[in-house]
Amino acid sequence: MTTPSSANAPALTQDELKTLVGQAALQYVVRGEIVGVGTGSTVNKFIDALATIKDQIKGAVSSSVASTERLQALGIPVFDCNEVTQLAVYIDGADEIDGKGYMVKGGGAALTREKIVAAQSTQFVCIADESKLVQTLGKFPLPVEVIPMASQRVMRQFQALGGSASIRQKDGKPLVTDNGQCIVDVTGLQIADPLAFEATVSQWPGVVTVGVFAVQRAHVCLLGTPAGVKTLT
Ligand code: ABF
Repeated sequence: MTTPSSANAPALTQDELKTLVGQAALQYVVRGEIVGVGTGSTVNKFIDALATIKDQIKGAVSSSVASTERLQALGIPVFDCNEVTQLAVYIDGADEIDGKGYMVKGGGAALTREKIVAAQSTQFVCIADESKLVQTLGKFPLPVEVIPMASQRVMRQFQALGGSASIRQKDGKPLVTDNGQCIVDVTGLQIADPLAFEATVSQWPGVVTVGVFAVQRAHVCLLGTPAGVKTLT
């Protein structure tokens, strides 16, 4: 399903596509309930849109310190994950998504909390611009949150799979996640079977979370395209 834009309208920028899907996601927010909120520049557009209906929801569970701060600044109450049993819907972006809703996530280093909130949600609605849609996952460097003590070992395991791994840096030092761990980014992988890949890597000692979201795949994807918002289910 596509919401068409005017034929003569100038092409939308990537930022405008993000705004479009951020606003479109409001239709999935269950009024009177707590909504799961992800992380990233597309989600920031959703948070801004959510502020316009903040009186109609109880609040949000957030997947990162950055999103929590943005939600609170806009007057949206943020609940701890442990205060909530089940969320009706989780809305988040992705670095890559395929036609089955399998995703690579973690470019913003928030993948562990994102997977936790996704697991606690009945429906995952992914919001993304069309550049994120891929045939096969693996072009975007795969983020993996790892306990620093295991980072070299985990990188060697990815090398044995044909990947090339490095520890993500920030300001000249290894990036430290919201959970106090590091991120290993892996290039050169073709993830043909996301479910099997996620199951395997998740068992490696020292891996906190692999950025393949296969068990926690998206049930709906709102894709921003020049022709409007396309809904993939
Ligand atoms: C989060 O934000 C991620 O898991 C993904 O890494 C990223 C997408 O960010 P953006 O919307 O800025 O492209 O959802």
